[in-house]
Amino acid sequence: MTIRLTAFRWVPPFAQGYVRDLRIRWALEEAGLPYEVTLIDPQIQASESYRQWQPFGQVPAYRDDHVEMFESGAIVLHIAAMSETLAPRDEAGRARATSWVIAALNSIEPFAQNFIQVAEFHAGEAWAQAQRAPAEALLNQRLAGLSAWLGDKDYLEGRFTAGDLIMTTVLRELVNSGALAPFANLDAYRARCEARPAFGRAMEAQMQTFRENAPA
Ligand SMILES: N[C@@H](CCC(=O)N[C@@H](CS)C(=O)NCC(=O)O)C(=O)O
Repeated sequence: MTIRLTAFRWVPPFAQGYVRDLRIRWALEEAGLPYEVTLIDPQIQASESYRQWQPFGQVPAYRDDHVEMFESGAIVLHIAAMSETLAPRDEAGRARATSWVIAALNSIEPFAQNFIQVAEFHAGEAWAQAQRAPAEALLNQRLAGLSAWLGDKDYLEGRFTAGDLIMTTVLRELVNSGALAPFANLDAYRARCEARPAFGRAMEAQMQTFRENAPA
């Protein structure tokens, strides 16, 4: 089967290692599935043909012999259906993994991204300074719930799944701001997942592209 995903040719250093094609590369590495990459730039993002593949002009987009799709969570779940490493084979186990993928994207990521906006990207602006404390309080409520669920388990469902993969990519964006530090078990969990060899290979593949295409 030929698998192809899209990724950016180059992004500024602050975004390197965080572009969401990392999620797909990581899932494919866990599944042991080889893949090819189409590199895109702003001109391709805006093109009608790319919008037919990814309606918002974003990365990642994905295709294999059977399907063409977008949205990183949906793509990772599609890959998980092909690999026991990413989800148990029984229906109930798969449903649990799906719950955690959606929880990461819908119950944690919006609060994490909101906090990152005010604490990092707009940190110097008055409106962001006013919003920082409430944004942090809302994020902490969600992180507290996640931390209590995880407890002393290694993974959210006791074994690694696609849910841990997506959750890790959400949590790691909170490291620089210090927002994860009060939740020691979540930070250790994030580090445990990032230590997986498949994560390392995915990260290296994304970074290699940026090294090769760095502006002169
Ligand atoms: N919900 C989408 C979000 C994708 C997304 O935010 N991609 C970013 C890179 S990490 C992007 O393409 N940004 C450029 C843009 O939005 O024009 C997914 O998870 O696939």
